[in-house]
Amino acid sequence: MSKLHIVANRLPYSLKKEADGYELIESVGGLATGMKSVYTEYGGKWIGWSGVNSDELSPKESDAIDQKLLEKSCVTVPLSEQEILEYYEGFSNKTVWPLFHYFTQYVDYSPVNWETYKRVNQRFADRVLEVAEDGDRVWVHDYQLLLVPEMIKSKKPNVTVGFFLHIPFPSYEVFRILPWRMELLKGMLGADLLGFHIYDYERHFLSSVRRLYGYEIAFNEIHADNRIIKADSFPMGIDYAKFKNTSASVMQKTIQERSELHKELEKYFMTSPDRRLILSIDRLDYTKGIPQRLKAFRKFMEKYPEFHGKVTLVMLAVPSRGQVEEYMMLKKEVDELVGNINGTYGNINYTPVWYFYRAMPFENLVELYNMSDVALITPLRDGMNLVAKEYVASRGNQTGVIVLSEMAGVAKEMGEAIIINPINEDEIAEALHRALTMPLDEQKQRMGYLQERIQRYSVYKWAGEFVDALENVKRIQKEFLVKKITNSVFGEINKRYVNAAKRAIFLDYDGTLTAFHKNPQEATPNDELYEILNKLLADQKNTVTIISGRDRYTLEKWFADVPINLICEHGVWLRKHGGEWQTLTNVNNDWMPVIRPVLERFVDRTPGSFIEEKNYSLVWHYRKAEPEQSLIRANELKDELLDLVGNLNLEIMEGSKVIEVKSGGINKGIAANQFIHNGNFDYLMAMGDDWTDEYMFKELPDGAITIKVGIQRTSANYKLESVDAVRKFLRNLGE
Ligand code: ADQ
Repeated sequence: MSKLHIVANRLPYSLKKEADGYELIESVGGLATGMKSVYTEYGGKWIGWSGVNSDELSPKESDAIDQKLLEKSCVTVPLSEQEILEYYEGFSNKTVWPLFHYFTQYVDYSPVNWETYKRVNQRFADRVLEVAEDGDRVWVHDYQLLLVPEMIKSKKPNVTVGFFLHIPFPSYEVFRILPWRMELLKGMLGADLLGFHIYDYERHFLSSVRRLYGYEIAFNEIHADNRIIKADSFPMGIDYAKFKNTSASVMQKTIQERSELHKELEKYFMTSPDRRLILSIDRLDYTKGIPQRLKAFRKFMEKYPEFHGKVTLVMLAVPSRGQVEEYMMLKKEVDELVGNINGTYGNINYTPVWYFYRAMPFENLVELYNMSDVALITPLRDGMNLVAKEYVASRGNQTGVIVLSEMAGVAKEMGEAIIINPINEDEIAEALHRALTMPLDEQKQRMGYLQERIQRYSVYKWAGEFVDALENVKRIQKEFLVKKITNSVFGEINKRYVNAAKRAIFLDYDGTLTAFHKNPQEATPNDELYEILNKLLADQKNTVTIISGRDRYTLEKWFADVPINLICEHGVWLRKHGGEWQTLTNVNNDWMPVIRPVLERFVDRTPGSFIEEKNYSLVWHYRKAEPEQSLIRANELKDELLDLVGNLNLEIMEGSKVIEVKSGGINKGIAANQFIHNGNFDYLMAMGDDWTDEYMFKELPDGAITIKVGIQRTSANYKLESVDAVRKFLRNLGE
């Protein structure tokens, strides 16, 4: 079986120095948990830095550590203190991090750090190249390793590389500022699949690729010099069960067993029944909007004096990057704001802000999630924000309200939260008031929906979907190269053509003979096309049929002067040249239990979409979902349905913002087969560009020459890349 390796800046273990050497401590973070399940399942290695500078270790110590980690299938990348300073704290955290979070004023453009970043990325890639074999998959994580995908791909093109960016990808206007933008993109484009938390980041990335590299992009596929690279969004989840179960168990403990924090919290609530807790948790980072949050809380206190003495903001900030100047300034600002609020509104019995500047043990974290009435999460920019999801998972009784910044990736999945602009103090103050006065029924209803969704798309599901998508893109790449019509393949097809006595040729219209037009009625045939068709028709051995989803009136009009056969509306109507229009029908619906779960999965991943069930069809509606993302999803859905529809005798119809799956009986395949029945053809050929043409590709008898236009998955035997290629192919037939 092909292995799957993980590459990340850090290994999923940290090292603790003991008298007799170093001890391994397992990381409990969400990513470590999710990834561990992946690389162990697929027998791969985890490649990363151990967290200890290589110059602090003697060769003996270093060997012992490597050995210990190797037993856990971890491969270390040694990094010196200087390298950490320049690659990690420098280029990663002082250049990429601020730029990608739109803090351009903090970006450090140090060429020295850039050189080290390249060198260290190369070292990571070299370690990967030592362990990865042809056919293996490698999943690279995050902004510290943007160059690694290309460094692997250029040496081992047969390794499938996935990359996931955990932070936002900025708009092109911001990304272009970076002097090394071309190199960074090139590095990322070494991957076969690029994952982002949300569609906006994916869209920004594709736009930078288009502008800086000029590659053609069809939906979310990049056609780069003979390779197909796919970008997609995978909103990262959490280990839901872990938070849910811990939350239930800490609340069941007896008073004696409870943590000090738990007891303190209970004391707080006991003093008065209308006391409320607002919770705020993050790393102390300028992207998290902590000062703005404190100011908004101050505004709330100012506006609503009736809450004085009753509401407390518990603010946890995990120390982070403390040596960097911007972080030191931030800490000072936060300290002062907390002091100011507590000085203004506090008294001996009441502290409005409880501020903890430290990491908390997991159990305490969950206690806080469990016991806080409101989660106040207001980053200025945040790739995803897992705290919001952890809060949801810990709410055993389904109460609690989230006040959430629209700038966090997670906001896309949490329509039930109160969404705010993190700079707007008045809006946040109002949102807090609304959250604190929200009726319990409403809280439970909103939380219920959130829990259902967040539980379903856990970190395991997320990782699984990424791995599946990686497999999928590998297959697409292989298939395209195998099926492409090269000169020698054309020679064989043409030889059969020349030797045949009676040929049936089926040609789809839009996307095959003519390029798409914004207005479908403007996609009229031009002189070149008429000329090509007339030349084919002039050969007495040819029976040529246009087979299209279009209505019969349009095709009748366009081809009035051409002696050609027409099949319209996906096979509903059929007219042989010189004859009358005919039609056919037939229905059943025992296929629904098979198709419904597929549609449900798309509902999960496309917020705002839903399923409608009719007597003989299931419809996926996406009008209310994000427009650009849903188009991509619609395409994927059709792609996925392809395999199922053939076997179940179904058809897929695309309407305005809907995809409808209905009982078969009518499709291009059936129509084409009916057409050739008793025709004694010894040469069958079908060309088409979309999913409706797949019916022909699948159902025409063996030996038919089936040609897909475009790079997507297909059951056709051959592929051509564009309408121009189709026209050239048809013109050269018989030459
Ligand atoms: P982060 O910026 O670190 O991650 P986030 O996603 O919120 O942000 O994760 C923070 C984690 O730290 C949470 O799991 C939380 O429980 C934990 N944590 C926070 N405060 C803590 C405390 N005081 N004590 C102990 N633990 C604490 C980056 C991106 C995010 C993206 C993640 C995952 O910036 O946008 O969601 O990666 O891709």
